[in-house]
Amino acid sequence: MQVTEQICQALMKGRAPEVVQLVQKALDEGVAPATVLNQGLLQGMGIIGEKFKKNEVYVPEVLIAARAMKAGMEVLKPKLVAAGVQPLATVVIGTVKGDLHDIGKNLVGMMLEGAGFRVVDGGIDVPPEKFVALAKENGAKVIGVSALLTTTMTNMKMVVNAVKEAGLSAKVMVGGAPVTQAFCSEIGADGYAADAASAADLARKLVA
Ligand code: B1M
Repeated sequence: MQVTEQICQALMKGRAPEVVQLVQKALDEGVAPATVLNQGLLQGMGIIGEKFKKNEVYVPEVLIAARAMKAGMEVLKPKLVAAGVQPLATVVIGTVKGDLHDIGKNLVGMMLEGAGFRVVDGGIDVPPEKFVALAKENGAKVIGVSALLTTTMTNMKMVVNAVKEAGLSAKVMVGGAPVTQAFCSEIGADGYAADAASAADLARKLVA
């Protein structure tokens, strides 16, 4: 089995120390950092994302895979920077104003990182002007807004409006348990994703 395939398998099993060791081994053997990323870490995270969508794995498995990915990235990141490998784009994420739920939003962030995006996390209870400021500061192409309450999902519209008023070209994607495609269309957001893996797919489409 090739070392990138071994990385992919170890990541899917959430074996962080093994991923670290295999990433180092691949680099020592002269495998290009971008290959280690694309055919090892991102490949593994992509498979986990697909399995999550089909309910073949659940939140804990995704979290431990993401932790293994993070551990591998610690070793790989300096090499990627040195090789001039750029992230796909920057995505600003946050939970909408008034809402303190962040477990789903954090999963979305992990999946986005797993798909090759740079993620700037604004945290919870994020007012529209903070989404706009973070997007401006970081040159974000996508703003991801999460809401878990029927009482706070309406605040997503304020984010859409603030982004338009600021003249930003960033696309707004929305998600969270009470959010639907119909609601997304109603508030004029650019896209809705039902789960974290679909959010990464959607972000790819929005920046394409
Ligand atoms: Co809250 N809570 N909660 N809560 N809480 C819910 C959401 C609720 C459904 C429980 C219930 O009544 N059955 C209910 C909402 C009812 C409603 O509005 N319809 C509720 C309530 C009422 C409240 C309080 C008001 C309770 C109170 O104080 N009276 C209060 C509100 C506080 C506030 O936010 N202002 C409150 C507080 C809390 C805790 C702090 C205790 C805690 C949050 C801890 C934390 O997040 N750090 C909490 C929790 C844990 C829940 C439940 C149990 C679990 C939520 C969760 O993390 N799910 C929840 C009931 C439930 O869902 N069973 C509940 C797991 C997570 C992986 O799923 O977040 O849906 P989820 O994310 C998914 C998708 O939705 C999607 O991808 C994720 C992964 O696939 N997704 C996106 C999410 N964001 C996305 C963004 C995207 C795309 C996809 O693009 C940007």
